[in-house]
Amino acid sequence: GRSLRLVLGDQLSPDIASLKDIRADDVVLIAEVMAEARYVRHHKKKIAFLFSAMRHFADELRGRDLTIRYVQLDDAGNCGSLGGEVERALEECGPFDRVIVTEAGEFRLKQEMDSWSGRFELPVEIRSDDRFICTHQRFEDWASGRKRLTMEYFYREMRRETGILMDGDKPVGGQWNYDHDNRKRLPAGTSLPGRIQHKPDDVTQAVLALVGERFAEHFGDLEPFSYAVTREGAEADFAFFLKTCLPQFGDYQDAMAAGEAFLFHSVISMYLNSGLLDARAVCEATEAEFREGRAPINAVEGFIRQILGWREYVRGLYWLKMPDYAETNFLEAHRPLPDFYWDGKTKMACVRDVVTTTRRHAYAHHIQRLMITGNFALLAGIDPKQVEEWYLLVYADAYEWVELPNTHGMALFADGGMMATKPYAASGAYINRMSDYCSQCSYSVSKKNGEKACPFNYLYWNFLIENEDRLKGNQRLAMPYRNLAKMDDEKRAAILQDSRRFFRDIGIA
Ligand code: FAD
Ligand code: DLZ
Ligand code: SF4
Repeated sequence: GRSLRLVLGDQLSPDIASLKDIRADDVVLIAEVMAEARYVRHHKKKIAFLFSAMRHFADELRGRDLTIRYVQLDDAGNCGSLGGEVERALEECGPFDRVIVTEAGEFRLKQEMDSWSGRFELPVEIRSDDRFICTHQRFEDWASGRKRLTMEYFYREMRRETGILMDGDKPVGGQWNYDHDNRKRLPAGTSLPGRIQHKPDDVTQAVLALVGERFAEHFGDLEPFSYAVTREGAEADFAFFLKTCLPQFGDYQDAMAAGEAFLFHSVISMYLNSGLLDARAVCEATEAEFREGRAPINAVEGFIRQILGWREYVRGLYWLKMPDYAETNFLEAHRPLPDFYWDGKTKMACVRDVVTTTRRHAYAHHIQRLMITGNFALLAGIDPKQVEEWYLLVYADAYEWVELPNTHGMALFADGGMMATKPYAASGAYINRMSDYCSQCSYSVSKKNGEKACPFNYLYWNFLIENEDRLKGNQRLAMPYRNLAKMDDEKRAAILQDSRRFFRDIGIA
């Protein structure tokens, strides 16, 4: 019989599981709903990107002669939630024998979907999301019986199973990992690639007007808006990356530069996560650049590792550990998120730059997320829930399956070391080594204590002191704890005093 097929805003792939074996008399439902736009107050640009991409995707499907029921946010009768819109479609377009969906990317929505069959008194078929390379079962099998879930070993299995970057059973180039080549500072004066500016078409302009009006109080700049909102546009961005950025991606993967949002990064996460680009195809096209001699192995391997390795790994971990994963707070961090995460008003040049970039583009690259805003939140002992909500709403690529392990596990060590073997805690010296921020900062990165000292310096030691009981046993922190033990009382008192003053000054004491 007939089926109602729901496609979510991050399922904009023509081959998505829920559209397979579709019949001419089936109906595809795509709905803009307040519940999804407001469960956190997403960045305006994130909502605009997604609504425009959803509308363009519906047009793409209409071109395939499918029957589409597209509900716009402001349509009369929009009941504001996905479940409500399914119910309304069942009534208004029925009769249907069943509802078909692809599993949701977030636990909260998965739970809701699990209740739909009872609610609608109709079979609800929830299909696996086969856009991911590693299935839930495969990840569980890999994880079972392991003490440590080390990404590196998972990644090697993915390489072997997909044959990506393999010569028979050997890794291409003879090594699995070229990370030691990928930690260069960006030399002053390096010319950086521009980016394609996609001009908003009529569809995007209508969405921009809607978002400007209905989400005015949400974080972030709505305009200028120049991201791609179609598959072709996203493919053009990716092709641009391969040609212009990939060869240097590896070298400067961990570099940061003030005022430069994108460096040599691909800026495709929002396209991958919403379905405009396909992870397998992206990895294969990247490998071809190496095979054809257009990009070096450290760049190609480093890039593929992010997608075939990290992206698949965090998704596996999320579904393996949820819902308990989100509830741990290993370091018992309870301070509130400082206001400058929203308004950028801080004297710390590095943090100010990342917040500014984030507000402008709904984007920041990985090292900014991990080593600036993430590292600060770790050192300052900010409540994981508040940090996670921030990351989930400020980035155009953010969905809980990928945001949570990265924030909770990698940046905040709130899982006690499931993802990382030690906290990514760093003082100002690291930031100074990898960026040009410190030369423009009113704090001094070489000063350890006092009003002028870089806050990352004393907060780093304060962090080790506050967490001594919890972290001292960690082998990988043996060295800093030895140094802490050697510290005289006066120095220790100065660290505590500077930290206390700083927390008071930024309103989180
Ligand atoms: P590139 O540097 O060009 O990398 C290529 C691709 O690899 C990315 O598009 C992405 O799909 C994938 N990738 C890279 N690093 C990771 C990673 N650690 N985990 C998963 N995939 C990765 N990424 C998201 O997609 N959504 C998030 O909500 C998100 N939240 C994060 C929160 C924190 C605290 C941290 C430290 C990282 C987070 N990341 C998240 C990972 C990473 O920062 C982004 O994927 C990356 O910055 C996106 O930019 P890009 O496309 O230019 O990436
Ligand atoms: C993020 C988002 C937003 C802002 N709006 C919608 C929407 O109106 N309709 C929709 O189907 N999906 C939206 N999404 C994406 C969903 O939040 C996403 O599918 C879930 O978080 C599960 O990954
Ligand atoms: Fe950031 Fe400290 Fe450098 Fe200022 S001195 S930019 S606060 S690391």
